[in-house]
Order: sequence, then structure tokens, then C-alpha cells
Amino acid sequence: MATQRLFFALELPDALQQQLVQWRADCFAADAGKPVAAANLHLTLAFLGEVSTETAGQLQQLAARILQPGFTLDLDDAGHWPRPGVVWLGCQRAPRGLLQLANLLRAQAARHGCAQSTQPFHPHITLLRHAAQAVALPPRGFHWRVEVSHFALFASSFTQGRTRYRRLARWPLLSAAGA
Ligand code: 2AM
Repeated sequence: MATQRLFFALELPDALQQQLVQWRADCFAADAGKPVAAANLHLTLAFLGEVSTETAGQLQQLAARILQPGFTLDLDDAGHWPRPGVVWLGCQRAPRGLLQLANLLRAQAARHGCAQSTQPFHPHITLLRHAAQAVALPPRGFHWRVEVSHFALFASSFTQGRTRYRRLARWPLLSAAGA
């Protein structure tokens, strides 16, 4: 049976991806971890794992029916999780719309047999991987604002030593006036 490794996520504008890569280079030691490529910087809403074509189709149909408001993301927090070796960028206060959207997608995924982590959802953008040693984090004060108007489904593949994410579909969130 054909499967793909899938996840729902928020994309970041190209210009922001470039800014984050520059900031990361300025603020983190070169040996702190393995930098995630600019084009791969994203915020995962729900990880599906290896999914059959049939299940993927069902989850896409459900995603297309979602009527959730867009929201503003304030990226103003960073942290280090030593166990998975992840250095991340996130929000001091996650917007309600983000949590609602992620909870809905995660619940739909779980109902279709995609095991969901029992850990609470902590929205984040992974900046560095393989960061197992202590990492000096930049002092608070950084801040990027993103207006989120869409969410998307991605397929992840690992070829020739590189992780690639390919967007399969994208759906709009409601504008503030329509929310
Ligand atoms: P991470 O960045 O914190 O590793 C694609 O792998 C995306 O799905 C990544 O953003 C990753 O989060 C997320 N993800 C969540 N749970 C995962 C899991 N069990 N295995 C791999 N990726 C997972």
C-alpha cells in the first residue's frame, strides 16, 4: 500500500524565512545544532505520520470544510528541548485561533488512526536540530508578526541526505470580517 509521510502546517512568508535564517546565524553558535533550511521553516499543526492515499484523501476533505478564523502570530519566544535536540522559535502567548485549528486537525487525524502525541501542543518553528548540548538562547526582545490566512498539508521525504517538504494542498482561513 502506498503511503506518504504527511503533516499539516503553517507556512512562513519567504521574506520571513530569510530574516529568521539571518537572525539565527547572528544569534546562535555555529556548533549549536544543524540549521533547518530556510525553505523548510514552518509551524506544524498536526503530524500525521505515514498515511495511506485513502486516509490522506479523507483528511483533505475534512480540512477543506474547516471554517476557522485567521489569526496573528507573534513570534517572540525561543527555547531548547535537549531530548529531541530541538531549538525552536515560538510565541509567549499562542493565539486562540492557532490552538483551535491545531486541536481540530489533531482530533480529525486521531479519528483516522494517526496517533497523536500525548504531550500538550506547543506551537513552534524548529530552527536547529541535533542540539543535544546546552544552547545559549538569545535574550528576549526579538519579535516577528505573521498574519496567518492559510494552512497547508505537506509531504516530507528524505532523499540524498536532505529533508524536503512538498506542499500538497492549501486552504484559506476566514478573514477577520468573515470570522
Ligand atoms: P519538530 O520540528 O518539532 O521535529 C515534520 O517532521 C514536522 O512534523 C516537524 O515540524 C516535526 O516537528 C513535526 N512532528 C511532530 N511529531 C513528529 C514525529 N513524531 N515525528 C516526526 N515529526 C514530527
